[in-house]
Amino acid sequence: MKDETITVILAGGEGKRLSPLTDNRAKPAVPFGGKYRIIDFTLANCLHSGLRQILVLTQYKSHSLQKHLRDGWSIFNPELGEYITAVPPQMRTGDSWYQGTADAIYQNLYLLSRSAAKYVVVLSGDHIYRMDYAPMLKHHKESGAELTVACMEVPRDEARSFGVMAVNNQFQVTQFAEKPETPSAIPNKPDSSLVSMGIYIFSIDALISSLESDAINPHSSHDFGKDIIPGLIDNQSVFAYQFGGEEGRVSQDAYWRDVGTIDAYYQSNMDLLKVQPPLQLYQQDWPIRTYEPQLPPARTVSSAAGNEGIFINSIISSGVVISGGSAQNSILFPQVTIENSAVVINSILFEGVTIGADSHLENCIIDKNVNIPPGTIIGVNKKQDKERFHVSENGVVVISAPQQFS
Ligand code: ADQ
Ligand code: ADP
Repeated sequence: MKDETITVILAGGEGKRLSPLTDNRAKPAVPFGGKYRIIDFTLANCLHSGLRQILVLTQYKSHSLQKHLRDGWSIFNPELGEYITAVPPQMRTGDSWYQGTADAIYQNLYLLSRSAAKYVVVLSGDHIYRMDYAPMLKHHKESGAELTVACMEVPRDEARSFGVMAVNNQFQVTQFAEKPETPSAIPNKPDSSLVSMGIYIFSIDALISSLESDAINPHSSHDFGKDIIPGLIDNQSVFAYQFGGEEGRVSQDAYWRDVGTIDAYYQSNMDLLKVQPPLQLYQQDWPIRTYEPQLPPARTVSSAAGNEGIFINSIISSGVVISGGSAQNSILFPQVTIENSAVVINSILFEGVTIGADSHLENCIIDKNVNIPPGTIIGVNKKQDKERFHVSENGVVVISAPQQFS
């Protein structure tokens, strides 16, 4: 499978809706789940599905993403023809950056053409899920499709932010609308829509010819959802592949989230704290790989004031020190410190965050290395929080820079 398949991960979008977490880093590099970055989930899927020729198309603020790929994912052997390579825009087809998802691949078509691949797996670097792509690839080959699109059912009122499709009895895609105002329902299921997960398998000739004609179309926005897929549907060779029903070697969680907004990102992290998390991180034959620095173990400490360090229903990473404070229902990345009598509830603290003594934080996301001064109260008075910080629609407070306290 390796030699005939090449994988392209789209990792260059601006990620505006995840601001301020994306103000200084690409969305796929945003930390997730206590020790990972978002792109680790897609890369782990590739690794466990046997996809080992991988191009990661980067663009926007890609430094820490590239660093992460180098430090955590230099695992393949080039002598076996395996690689994970970050590809920034190289201006090979003109003088513009990647104009859209389709243009990002068009600008790198020379890499696909010379790869001898027959199939191209196109993935996004900003989804949280576990999926074995091998059964989908098998399905693609057997159906003789030019394009296979992974899909799932979502509540109809949430479908507006996706590509929404209709299929016939053979699961051939008959209609595709990118982010429609009024999503169509699944027949006999008026409250559900069938949506694209942004996971595509192309037969290479179909991909090359549709990207080449798209490139010279002055009316195109050079986007897979808006331009490429609707164009291919007319050839009657686009098939849908339902996520979650595979008979692959791993039982799928059927959990898939686009974590493109602060609220979706926050909720997907919080899902990991459920008694039975809908996404299983502890399955031994499907480890999620990441870069891990050498750090001491996490610990609790009784403070000089006599308070115990406590954590309840939380994810605690290496190097964390809870010294006379407490964390509840929270995710603590490496080297977080919680000082005496500080209370952290329902929050996500990135690497190196310090919570000063007597602080009280609820429903917060605190970015890397931010020091919360002693006695700070956040997440209790929404009006005050909004004056100082970014607060999401659902009330999650995001603190991304230390100067917000000066
Ligand atoms: P969106 O997620 O809105 O919809 P988009 O913003 O284009 O699609 O991003 C897809 C991926 O491509 C992301 O990983 C993004 O970072 C990356 N990307 C965006 N612009 C890029 C560029 N210029 N260069 C390189 N990479 C870029 C898509 C589909 C929908 C589908 C949803 C599922 O269009 O049909 O339902 O994904 O989440
Ligand atoms: P992350 O928080 O994703 O791990 P880094 O801590 O490496 O990323 O930094 C975030 C962003 O800020 C990166 O894109 C990096 O290029 C930029 N950055 C980090 N340190 C500096 C610096 N000293 N000067 C300029 N830019 C920096």
